[in-house]
Amino acid sequence: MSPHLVIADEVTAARSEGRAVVALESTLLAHGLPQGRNLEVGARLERIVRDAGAVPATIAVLDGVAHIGLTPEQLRRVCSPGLAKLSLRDLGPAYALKRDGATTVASTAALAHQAGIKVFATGGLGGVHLSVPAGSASWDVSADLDVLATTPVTVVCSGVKSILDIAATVEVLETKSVPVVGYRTDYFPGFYLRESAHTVPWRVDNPADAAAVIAAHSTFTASGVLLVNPVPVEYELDRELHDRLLSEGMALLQERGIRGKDVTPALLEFFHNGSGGASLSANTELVADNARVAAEVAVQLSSR
Ligand code: PSU
Ligand code: MN
Repeated sequence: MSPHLVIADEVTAARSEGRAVVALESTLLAHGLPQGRNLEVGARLERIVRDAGAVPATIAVLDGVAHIGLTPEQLRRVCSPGLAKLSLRDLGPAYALKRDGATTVASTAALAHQAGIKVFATGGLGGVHLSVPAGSASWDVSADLDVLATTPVTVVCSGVKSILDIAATVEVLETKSVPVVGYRTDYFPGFYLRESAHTVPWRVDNPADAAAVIAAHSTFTASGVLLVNPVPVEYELDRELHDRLLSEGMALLQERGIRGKDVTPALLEFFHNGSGGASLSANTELVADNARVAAEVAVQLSSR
């Protein structure tokens, strides 16, 4: 076992008794939600997972140690200002230099797998970014896609943020042989919006079928599964507002020269400010629903 990995007792116990565990990531708390709101969301996600009969394992790095499952005090630290955003490539440096950091989908999935956790809930998967100006090559492709291709963890999310090139992201997922399964939807969701222009190749309508797909997939490959669950209909963002904020947000990025790992947090914040809180409700509620679905699927998987 790595000296840089600490698994909470509750998670270890659940794993050894074959009970369901759901991993939760910390970047969406530290960098995707405003200070003052993130802690209550983090605590609520854990409650939702418990209410559905699974054990939550929020994952973050503190003092150079990856924690699988946080105490309330550790969760508070993760939700305080100034945490680094750690993708998978950043774990080695953060461990060696004993830093704190929030983990993205890429690093959370990798750590969940190290801890034997098979199901993970988040808001939106990272993907291929739109190029600004159009036609240029930004080379901004989230490491989330590569990790999903090589890590046997199911990520439950609401598709990818509409701030990304959804068409390109869907193509990369196909290239990397990651099954994309719609949860009660025929469309690939666009985070704030329930439906993008893209359909999904597969659909399931209940947790048992989702678990059956994951179990079957795991018999022949070590890649992950993407289970996409759209934002609850009552919290979907108004399409016109969404489209306006998206084009304004993209212009702002270019104006300020924002790049790399700062792109996603900057755009999320721009949406939160520009939508009068509507995008924040959408983001919070979609993550909450993904936590519930992930827990229900994890319970089905553990009883197979
Ligand atoms: N879901 C949310 N908010 C977020 C994210 C997901 O509701 O902030 C984060 C995830 O951690 C994901 C990251 O891995 O956005 C993508 O960042 P990037 O595009 O830099 O890879
Ligand atoms: Mn990126």
